[in-house]
Amino acid sequence: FKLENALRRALERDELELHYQPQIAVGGGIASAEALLRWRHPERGFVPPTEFVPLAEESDLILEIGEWVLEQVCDQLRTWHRAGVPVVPIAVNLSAHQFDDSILGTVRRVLDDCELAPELLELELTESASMADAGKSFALLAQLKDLGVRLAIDDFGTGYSNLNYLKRFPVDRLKLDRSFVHELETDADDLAIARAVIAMAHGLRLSVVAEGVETPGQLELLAGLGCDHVQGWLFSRAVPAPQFAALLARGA
Ligand code: G
Ligand code: G
Ligand code: MN
Ligand code: NA
Repeated sequence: FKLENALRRALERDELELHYQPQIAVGGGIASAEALLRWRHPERGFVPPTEFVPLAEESDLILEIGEWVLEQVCDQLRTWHRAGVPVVPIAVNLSAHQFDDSILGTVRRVLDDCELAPELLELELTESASMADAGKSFALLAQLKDLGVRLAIDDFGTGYSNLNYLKRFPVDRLKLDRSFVHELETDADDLAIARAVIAMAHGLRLSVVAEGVETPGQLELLAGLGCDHVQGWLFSRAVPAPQFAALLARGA
């Protein structure tokens, strides 16, 4: 497949890059960030991940790209740390294909290579990836947790939310999907869902980051519900590494 070959070359030619979107503590300040993949195609310009991640997922290419993302994030954190930038934990999206025993060795290796405090790395798993085979997932999540990394469930509320699994999984936080945030100010049902998810998460000793926060009204409602962190265009889009470092240095 043509695009797949182009994507493989992109990886070799350093055309992939990571942008960083801040996750803000509801009380203020950047608490962490999510690394989001971008492809700077020489002719087609910027190709969004929604166009090439699914393609990469059709082959083992996603494993190579996923490993590159983990290496890149850890290397970036080390570079910032050495430069005196006050670093925060960075979350990485894991594809379902990466959620396999081999991820353990990969994560261990990148942490060792960068001599990184493991709690600076967060792994985001989707509900479908983590809950498809609960027995297997439980063992894998427990081993990942033993490495000291943070674990989050991405797009929470849109997949198979098996609450029995959630109760047993050693995860640290839930990402309230942006589909529940978008109409929070006008849709009473979305507000009820957000309230319930936040209360349940806190009851299970998990924190919550709301995604796709675009308006001060949404922020106010989420703050009122006790949401811990917010991520969205109200604060910042995903920005290139130097811009994100500037935000951190400014103590934003
Ligand atoms: O950044 P946003 O612009 O458009 O990202 C779109 C989708 O691409 C999201 O669902 C996000 O999880 C996914 N994505 C972004 N970066 C990565 C990555 O490094 N790995 C994987 N597997 N998915 C990613
Ligand atoms: O699926 P995942 O959560 O990994 O994807 C993050 C996606 O959310 C990226 O595509 C990112 O660009 C997008 N995103 C981040 N902030 C906002 C926002 O405030 N509004 C909308 N509509 N999308 C956002
Ligand atoms: Mn994500
Ligand atoms: Na998400």
